[in-house]
Amino acid sequence: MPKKDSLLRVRRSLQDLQDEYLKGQKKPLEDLMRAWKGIKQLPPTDPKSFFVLGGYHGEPFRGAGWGSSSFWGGYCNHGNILFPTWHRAYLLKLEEALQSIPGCGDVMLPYWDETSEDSLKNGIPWALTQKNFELDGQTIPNPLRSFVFTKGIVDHLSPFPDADYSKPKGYETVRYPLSGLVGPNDKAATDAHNAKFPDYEANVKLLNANVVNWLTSSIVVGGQTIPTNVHKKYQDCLEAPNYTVFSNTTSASAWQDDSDTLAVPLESPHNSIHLAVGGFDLPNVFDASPIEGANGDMGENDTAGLDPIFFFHHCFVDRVFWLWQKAHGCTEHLEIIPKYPGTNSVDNQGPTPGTVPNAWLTLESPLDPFKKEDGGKQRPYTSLDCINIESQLGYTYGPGSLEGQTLVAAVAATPAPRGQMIRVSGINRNRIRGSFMISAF
Ligand SMILES: [Cu+2]
Repeated sequence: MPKKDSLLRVRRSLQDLQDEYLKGQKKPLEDLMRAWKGIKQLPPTDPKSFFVLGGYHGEPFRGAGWGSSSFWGGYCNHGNILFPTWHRAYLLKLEEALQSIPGCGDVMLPYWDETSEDSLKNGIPWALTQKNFELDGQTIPNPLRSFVFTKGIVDHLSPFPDADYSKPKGYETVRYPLSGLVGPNDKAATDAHNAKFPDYEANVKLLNANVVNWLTSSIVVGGQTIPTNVHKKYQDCLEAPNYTVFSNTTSASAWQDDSDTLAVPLESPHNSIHLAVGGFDLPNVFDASPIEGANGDMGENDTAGLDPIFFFHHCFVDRVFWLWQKAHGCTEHLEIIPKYPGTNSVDNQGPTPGTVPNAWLTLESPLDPFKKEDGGKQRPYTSLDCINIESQLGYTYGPGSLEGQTLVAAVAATPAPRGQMIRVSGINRNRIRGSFMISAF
């Protein structure tokens, strides 16, 4: 039964919460911080702990992907049509965990409005980067700036797909320009690299400058200028002609081949922000770091979900998904082009735990490990359960950027000359199957 508007709970822009806080209305941001502090403190055996929830995305691996690089050991879906809906269900579960912390029943997950004027000018909202926070008369480490692992992770596939993402209990997540590669073969180089960046505030400035460059124009890597224009990509993805193309990089690149028209999938600017916040620089694999050797958690799929900023980023991605749905009359149904590239379980990253290789993905594919109560029983969520965020899931989004962006049908219908497309070639996808770099540029 559709929920009434008055019952809808609103995910607001984090910048709005910050503004309120600075004007003296501190409770909403304080409650958010309290909720995050709470789930991070839960033991790693607790299903609502941040270690368990953040770990669903990638490491710690399970299923066939635990020990075989032909599979993906995380539950996340990338490079296929389940990318937007899997992450939608994921945010819901994280939000439920936040609300389970005493006194936090009203907390909603805010979004980082990545294409707001403020972000385009200054980068990441301060609530995600500020070193400390005042909570209940105490100064605590800002719960949103990192996560200290409550349990260690062992990467059994190292050196596949790219690096060793083993990280011990007590490891604290890092962002650009730092490196979080702390496996036995990387530790010494990482210590030397991170020692060059001892000042927290200076690092935040480097991070924000990098994010602004990615959002607005270009980055310079190894003396080469690489256009990024993530703001434009978010705008362009709203013009994607159908859900299949909109939803993922694999289908969008097939569409470009087939139709000779530029199609930007939501996943592409999403990938870019991962690389902007984390950096990624592995010799002979790929380099997206203006500062050499930056390898923060957000830049790789294995541990990205364990940096709290992941969820504020994905909340924005989910909002853009909803904006696309509203603009294209797709709030009640989504259509998938059957058997199109991007609809197979092996596309891009490899089958997730329990998924059969070379199986077709549909709106009825399970979004494991997320379960839903149905007739007194638990069953996996499917994409069909999370098409309409308001009537099916009971939440909506507060005001922010990209709203009312005029959809100029003519633009969408005009083939973009091939020359304007940027193609990255010479990448062996097998070596980097679980990564964010495919079609990030
Ligand atoms: Cu992501």
